[in-house]
Amino acid sequence: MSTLRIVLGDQLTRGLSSLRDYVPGDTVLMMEVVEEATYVKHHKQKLVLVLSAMRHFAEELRHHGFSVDYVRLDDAANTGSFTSEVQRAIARHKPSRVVVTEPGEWRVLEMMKGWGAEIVSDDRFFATPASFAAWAKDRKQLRMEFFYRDMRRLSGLLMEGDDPVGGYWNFDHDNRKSLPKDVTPPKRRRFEPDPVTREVMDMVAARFPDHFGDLEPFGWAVTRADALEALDHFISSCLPDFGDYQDAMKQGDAFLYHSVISPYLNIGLLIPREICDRAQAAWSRGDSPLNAVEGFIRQILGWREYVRGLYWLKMPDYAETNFLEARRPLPAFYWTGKNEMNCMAQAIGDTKAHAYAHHIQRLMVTGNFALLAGLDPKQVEQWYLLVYADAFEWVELPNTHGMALFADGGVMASKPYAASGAYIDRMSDYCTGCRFKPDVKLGPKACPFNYLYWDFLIRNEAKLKANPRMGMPYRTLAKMDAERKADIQRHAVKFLDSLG
Ligand code: FAD
Ligand code: DLZ
Ligand code: SF4
Repeated sequence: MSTLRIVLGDQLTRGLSSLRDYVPGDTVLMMEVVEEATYVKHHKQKLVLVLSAMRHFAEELRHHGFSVDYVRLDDAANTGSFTSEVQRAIARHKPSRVVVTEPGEWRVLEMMKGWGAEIVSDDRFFATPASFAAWAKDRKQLRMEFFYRDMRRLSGLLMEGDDPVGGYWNFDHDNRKSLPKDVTPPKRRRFEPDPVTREVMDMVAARFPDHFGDLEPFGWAVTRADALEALDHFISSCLPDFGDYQDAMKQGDAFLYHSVISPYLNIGLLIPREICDRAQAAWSRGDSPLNAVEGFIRQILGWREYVRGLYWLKMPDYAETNFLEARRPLPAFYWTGKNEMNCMAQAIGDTKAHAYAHHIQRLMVTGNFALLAGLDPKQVEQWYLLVYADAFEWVELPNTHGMALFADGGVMASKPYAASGAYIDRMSDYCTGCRFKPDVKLGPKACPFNYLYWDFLIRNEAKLKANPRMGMPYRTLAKMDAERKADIQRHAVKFLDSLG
């Protein structure tokens, strides 16, 4: 009786459910396969992160006495896909049982069903797809805030008996400040590539030269020990200011006070519970204020769990909706970053350089543009899935399809996150370096976000006007004279036509 235990590239956790009852004689199978490297052309740093972290994790398992069968991308016999590699491994080991932890993507689950494996629950999360479905049942609206409150009660995080500590569930009214000029965020902990990472970097440079993004400098942690160091640095140096500057953007600083741990969380080097516990402990010690700690825990206990629940509840139909009937192709500058709109150039530039951009850059700059310009959701989603080191479909899709593009018609967000240039000007220093002006509405100097915003409302009036949360902008639009509306639309058409 021996068991073949499969570990995928985003399952790099020693306590993983598929490894839990390992006994000598069992084999752990890990596979580097070209299909996973190319189903979208992942950012080069994402490839290095996943493959180097897999190699380090295999060594860690061996060190702890596990027998690991590791198939490398450059092994001559590698057949290139999960399914054919599992078949080859079954022929090699002739196991009596095959076990695998449920994957993070619908696409992989469909493959997995053909492996003859026992698929076990991924209990690294606070909620399961089944518990989320039970929460969602009979609810008209699936709002994150109510799910989050239940998760607070269930986890006991930041609770005083049945009540939230500090008397409120959410302290966002204290957050969302722009960054004052004299405030300099701390330098972030980055990690020098070791020989294992260097070897992977050489392989990625040779085999995937046409993939998006800069390969170097590569500073991501690829082991749990280093990921914990990055987490501890965030908790001690950035968490106290996380709440205040969560929505701020600054030219030349991609990270500000954000944790920059999503890639580690999503591949399993860190576990959500331990991160929330450490953040809560920082508040208990008096090292971080409640608005910061609550805001941070909400991202992980609330948003992250919520999007996963939504993904598994709504897939596969979710990905096919296109509520606003957006069909414009993704403009070429999403790949090059070359654009006169400084905010777009900066957000895409950060993305190319680091395989990272923080939430507000993703939502209110590149996402906002895609929404207002009516870009095709499938093309936008593919972009988000490949450009970020933390992108796996279970978390990328709801954020892009639902939150940024409103392509689900309001399943996730109660209204579209549409904004004019004034928002970007308020939250960043991008506009000072831009050839457009955020306070100019029409004409050659006008910020394109300004006329695109009103054009978006005009174009989608039939679909959005009845939304109670859109009442104010539509009342303003109703007061606009026909000539101004026509002028706005002329500007928008000219601009959108110029995208090619
Ligand atoms: P912090 O701001 O420090 O937040 C802490 C943690 O909270 C993050 O590490 C992350 O795990 C979690 N979190 C925060 N917001 C969200 C959210 N909306 N959904 C899920 N988890 C969240 N996140 C991904 O992990 N992978 C993606 O592919 C991804 N795609 C996105 C696409 C779009 C269009 C948008 C608007 C958001 C996307 N996000 C994605 C959510 C969010 O932008 C990132 O989690 C965050 O920027 C990661 O940086 P950080 O670790 O510094 O986060
Ligand atoms: C993202 C990725 C890449 C690039 N390569 C591999 C790989 O070679 N082997 C592997 O097991 N996993 C890889 N992954 C992660 C998988 O694509 C991931 O398991 C799925 O996205 C499902 O969540
Ligand atoms: Fe972006 Fe408009 Fe500001 Fe330029 S003026 S940086 S386009 S918001």
